[in-house]
Amino acid sequence: SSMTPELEEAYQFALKTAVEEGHQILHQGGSALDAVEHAVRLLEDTPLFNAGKGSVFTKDGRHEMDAAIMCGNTLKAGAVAGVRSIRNPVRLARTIMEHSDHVFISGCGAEDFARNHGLTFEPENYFFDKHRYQQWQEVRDSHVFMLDHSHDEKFGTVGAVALDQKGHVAAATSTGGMTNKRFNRIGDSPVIGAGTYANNNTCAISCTGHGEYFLRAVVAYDVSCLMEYKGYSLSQACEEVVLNKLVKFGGEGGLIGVSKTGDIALTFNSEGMYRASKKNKEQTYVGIYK
Ligand code: SD4
Repeated sequence: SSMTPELEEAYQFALKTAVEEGHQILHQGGSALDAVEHAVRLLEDTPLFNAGKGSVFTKDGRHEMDAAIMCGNTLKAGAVAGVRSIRNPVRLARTIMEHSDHVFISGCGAEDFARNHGLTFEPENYFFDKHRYQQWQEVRDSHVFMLDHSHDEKFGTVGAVALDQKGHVAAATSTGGMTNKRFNRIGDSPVIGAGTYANNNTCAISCTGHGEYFLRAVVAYDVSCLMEYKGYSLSQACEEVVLNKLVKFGGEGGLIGVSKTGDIALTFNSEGMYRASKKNKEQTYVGIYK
């Protein structure tokens, strides 16, 4: 797996911009929720990541995206699964959180809601990326069922976690899922407690990796529980869940987290995970997964 200097540079630039702009929101007294939504939205808009533009191909050659956002102060959450044509799934998740009586909406229903709330739609070719297409062809030609992007030199799911000046935490995650996934398959990312979770009593967590395992291990909520009920620190809890529990399950991947006191965690059991962070009194932490 090799990466050209140009690609590396484009990736670093996108990452840096997301962190800087997320941090700027916090610096100006904005909410953790606004910071994570903004950072994830920027990354959805670049084709470099497996979220929004640049999402991977499903088994039937389309794009179905999952996203979630959660506020640690109110424990309000919004999530979408299997949406198509939506430019910014994380924006849709936030809109569901704030303007509906629901938490989680899938497919056509979520798209209908997006239309009613004036969200931006894009044509099919907006989501097309040559590299993703080649990846899909390779999986189809091999006997691999789904491609696990932790082995991929390009980038995957995007997530952000933040702690704002009021002491509120928030988490957001957005993904195209896994290459060659069966249509209507849903991963961990939009499932509150599995791929995304935030609670002011403990931490904010956003996960990446092989979603089937993260769903079964209820990863994000498990980290929070170890902190809340067993008195673990953020890093102890992340290590227990990612390096012990998940490894026993056979689940590859990792997470980013920020605790209510501003500790930061980046824990993964796969080869590597790209991330960036900026921290001072107020902090934001944006993780990018490969
Ligand atoms: C999923 N966890 O849908 C996601 C995939 C992922 O980088 O993280 N890709 O299972």
